[in-house]
Order: sequence, then structure tokens, then C-alpha cells
Amino acid sequence: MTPYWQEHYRHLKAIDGKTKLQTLAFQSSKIRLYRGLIIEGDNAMQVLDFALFPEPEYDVPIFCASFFTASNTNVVVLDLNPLHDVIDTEDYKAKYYKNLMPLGQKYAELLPWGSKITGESLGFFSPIVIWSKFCSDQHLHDILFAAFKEYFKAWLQLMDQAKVETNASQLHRNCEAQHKYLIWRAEKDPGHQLLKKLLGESLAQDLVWNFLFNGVNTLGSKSFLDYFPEYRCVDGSISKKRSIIGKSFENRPWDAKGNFIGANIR
Ligand code: BLA
Repeated sequence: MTPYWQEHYRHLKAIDGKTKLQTLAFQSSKIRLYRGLIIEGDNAMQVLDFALFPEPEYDVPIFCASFFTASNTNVVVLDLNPLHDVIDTEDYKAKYYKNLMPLGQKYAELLPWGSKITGESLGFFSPIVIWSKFCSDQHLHDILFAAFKEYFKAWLQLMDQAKVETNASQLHRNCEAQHKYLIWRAEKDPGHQLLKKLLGESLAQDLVWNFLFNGVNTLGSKSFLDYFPEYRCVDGSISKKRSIIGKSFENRPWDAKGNFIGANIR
């Protein structure tokens, strides 16, 4: 692992003079970007946003941990976000998630489903996603930490066993899938409002586009609207709305075998 070009973002001070933001990033031969952001504010506000992106030669899922805590509420996403479709097709799901379903099922029973969620986000999640909201409780925090360790270990194993892709069209497909994911999060991640409040508009934009979702300017040339045309306003700009289809999925839309049992999200 080599430290990445992160010095500029290493320690950031928020406008309020109290909240501290720290980042770290690395890369290695198989991992394009391994980065984390920690925020510690007053009133016990805490954020961990941790993600690992494989090199496009590997179609391994993206490791994603996004934990937000404030005034007793915890908002949690922990997942191996799929690079390719796991709702309508079987092959990618069988390749990476079939063996992980018991792990996902274990934590689906221990942590409550977080209720309704931005519909578009579901398309980026896997059958083992942990999407949860709960009041602060040491027992649930311990479960979440155990889940984090197990998911991370599972991801490292997938990465270890991953075979390098040499087929040019498959490589392009991996690149584009990662680019679509990055541009979705760079444009619509729910953390942006808070980052803007803490850092001001331009530093928040810089952090999001150049650090957190690095690769968004290099892995592909399509625009957000090319991938998500439903967000186009009449004047050609991107709708400011976070979601076009709104929030849905009151209950977990995956069964224990990894079949999608929710309503159509397209
Ligand atoms: C809330 N974060 C959320 C929600 C989701 C995610 C699904 C619930 C709101 C919703 O339904 O949209 C996370 N959404 C994701 C992830 C993906 C996605 C991981 O589509 C991946 C594809 N969260 C952060 C950071 C901050 C943060 C860095 O990652 C703050 C700096 C905060 N997340 C945050 C806050 C909320 C939230 C404040 C609650 C506010 C809200 O619901 O809009």
C-alpha cells in the first residue's frame, strides 16, 4: 500500500471552528483508491465514510461504509456495492454474492432495515446491503462494528481471489460502471449538504469531486445526465432534487436467497 496524494485534504477545519475532518487515502496494485473520511463534531456528531475502489481490471464490488451519527440517530449503509446489475440478471450476483448471502442474512436479522430510502440508491446496492437507522445503543454499535470487520474481510478475500480482466470490452464495462457509481455519489450523495455547511461550497465540492469520488473526472467521459436522463430539467441543467422516483422500499427488498422482491425501480 502506498499513501495517496492526500496531503491537501488530510486535516480540514470546519467553518464553525470546532468540527474536525480527517482523511486518509492509499492505493495498491489491485486497489485503485482506498480512502476514508472521518468527521467529529460537537453534539456527538460523527461520520465515517470509507470506500475501496478496485482497479478497473477487476470487476469486484466497491466496498462502501457510510455511517452518520447525530443526536442519538444513526444512519448506516454498509455494503459491497455491485459494479454490475444484481436485480435483473443472475451472473454477477452468483459470482460475488451467492456465498455471502448467509453473512448478509445474519446482519439483516441483527440490524433493523432503515425503512424508506431514495429509490435510485437501491440500484447501487447488493442483496447483502445493510441499510439501517437506529437510536444510539452500545449493543447495536458493537453489532455494526462486527459487521464492518466481517464485510471488510469478505471484500479482501474477493479481491485476493479476483482474476485480472484482459478483454477490452469487459474492461470498458467495468470502467463505465465505476464511473456511473462515482458520478452518482459525487452529484447526489446525501452527505453533501452537511459538507457544504461545514466547509463552504467550494471546498466541499473539491473534497467530493477530487478526493471522495476521485476517478469521476478520469474513468469516463459521460455526463451525469447521460447516465440519469430523468434528472434533466427543461433548461438542460441537472435537477437539484436528490431523487426523481422518491423514497420507497419500506421493507428489505431482497429475500434470504438474494432474489429481488421489491417493486420495479426502473
Ligand atoms: C443519509 N446516506 C443517507 C441515506 C442514504 C445514504 C441511503 C438515507 C437518505 C436517502 O434515502 O437518500 C447513503 N446513498 C448512500 C450511499 C449510497 C447512496 C452510501 O446512494 C451509495 C450508492 N453521509 C456520508 C457523509 C455524510 C453523510 C460523508 O457518507 C456527511 C458528511 C451524511 N447521510 C448523511 C446524512 C444523512 C444521510 C446527514 C441524513 C440526511 C438525509 O436523509 O438526507
